[in-house]
Amino acid sequence: LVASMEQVEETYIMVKPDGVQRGLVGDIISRFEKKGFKLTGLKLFQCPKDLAEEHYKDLNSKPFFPKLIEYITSGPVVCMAWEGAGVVASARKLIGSTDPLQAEPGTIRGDLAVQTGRNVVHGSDSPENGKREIGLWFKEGELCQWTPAQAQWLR
Ligand code: FUP
Repeated sequence: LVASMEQVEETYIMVKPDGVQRGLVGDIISRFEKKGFKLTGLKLFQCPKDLAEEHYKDLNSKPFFPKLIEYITSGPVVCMAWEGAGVVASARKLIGSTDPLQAEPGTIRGDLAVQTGRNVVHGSDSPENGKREIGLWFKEGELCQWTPAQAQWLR
């Protein structure tokens, strides 16, 4: 049971407005489900500007920051919390490189996107940011702790 040797972590995954508009929500959720991670939070949400700015605060000096905020707030997003052994790094692999043209085929961005500024999905870059971002995007009562019936096959 190699996975059980990894630390159980949580990560914040978000289908960005382009992913919702293009009808990619089911495909994106499906990839994390099929991998074997556990969904602990899920909602469709219109992100207010102040939350977008807080989420991306490390990038607020970048020239693309205003466009990034405009993009993330341009329509509803799908907010997700996923839990599992090594889920933070594994989700980043499933998502692929920030620039979709550099992302490997088989990854979400590699399969479904072409532009960095329209790269369909977000995933936390560290366990600390996973916790921080889940705390930003979800209220306590919106998260569920549960045990999947098939857990013995997946961890
Ligand atoms: P990632 O962790 O892959 O989402 O990438 P970053 O945290 O570096 O960037 C966050 C978001 O900023 C990207 F998803 C898209 C946007 N971005 C740009 O629009 N232009 C850039 O040059 C870099 C990032």
